[in-house]
Amino acid sequence: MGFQTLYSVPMTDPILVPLRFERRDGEEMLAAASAFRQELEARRSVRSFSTDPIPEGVIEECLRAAGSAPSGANLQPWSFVVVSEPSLKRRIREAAEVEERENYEWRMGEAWLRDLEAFGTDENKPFLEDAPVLIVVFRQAYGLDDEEKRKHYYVMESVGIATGFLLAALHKAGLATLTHTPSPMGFLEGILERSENERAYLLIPVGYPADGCKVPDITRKPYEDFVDER
Ligand code: IYR
Repeated sequence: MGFQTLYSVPMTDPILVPLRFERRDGEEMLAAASAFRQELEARRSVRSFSTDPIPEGVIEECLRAAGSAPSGANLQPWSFVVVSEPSLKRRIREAAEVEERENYEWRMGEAWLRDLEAFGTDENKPFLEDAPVLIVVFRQAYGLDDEEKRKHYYVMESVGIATGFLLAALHKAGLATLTHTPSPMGFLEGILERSENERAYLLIPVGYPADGCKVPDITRKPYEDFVDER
C-alpha cells in the first residue's frame, strides 16, 4: 500500500534497510562492557586547563559522534558551537562571571553553597579562557527550517543523550572536559548570535588538564544504591 491514513493525516510507508549488527559471544561482550566502564569511570571534571591546542580534527570527530545520537523523530534538535577565538572566549568568561558573581553572592543560598564546598568552586572562571576550545551546546526548542516552525519532540532527552555521547567521545579521545552551567545561560545565545529557536544547554570547556591539576576526592554511589535489580 502506498500510504495509510491515521485519522486525517496521510502516512507514507517507512523505507527500511538491513540493520548492521554483529553478535558478540558472552566473553567478548563482557570484556568490552568492562573496558568501557573502566574508561568512563576514569573521567573527571577538570577545572584547571592547559592552554595547549587540541590536535586538528579531533573535536570534529567527537562532534560527529554526538551528532549520531538518537533523538525524538530523528529531528536532531541540537547545535554545537565550537569557540576557540580568544576574544570570544574572553567575552563568554566575562559574561559568565557576571552571572556567577550574583549566584555566589545571593542567588544560590546557604545549602547550595555548602553542597559545593567540597568542589572549591567560586565566581572566577579562568577555564573559560584557558581551555583551547569551548563547546557550547544548544537545544532547539522547535525547528526553524526555511523560517517555518516545526515541532521538536523530547528535546531535553535528545540533547542530553547527544551531550553524553560527546563527553564520552572527548574522554575516549584523551581530552579533559568540564560540564559547566553558568546560570542563567541566556548570554550565550546573544554572544554567539543564535537564532530565536535555540537555547543554551551546556558549556563544555575542552582541552588538557593544567600541569599539576588536582580534582576533588569524590566517590561514586555503590552499585546497589543506584540500581534496582528485580
Ligand atoms: N554554576 C556554578 C555553581 C555550580 C553548581 C553546581 I550544582 C555544580 O555542580 C558546580 C558549580 C559554577 O559553575 O560555579
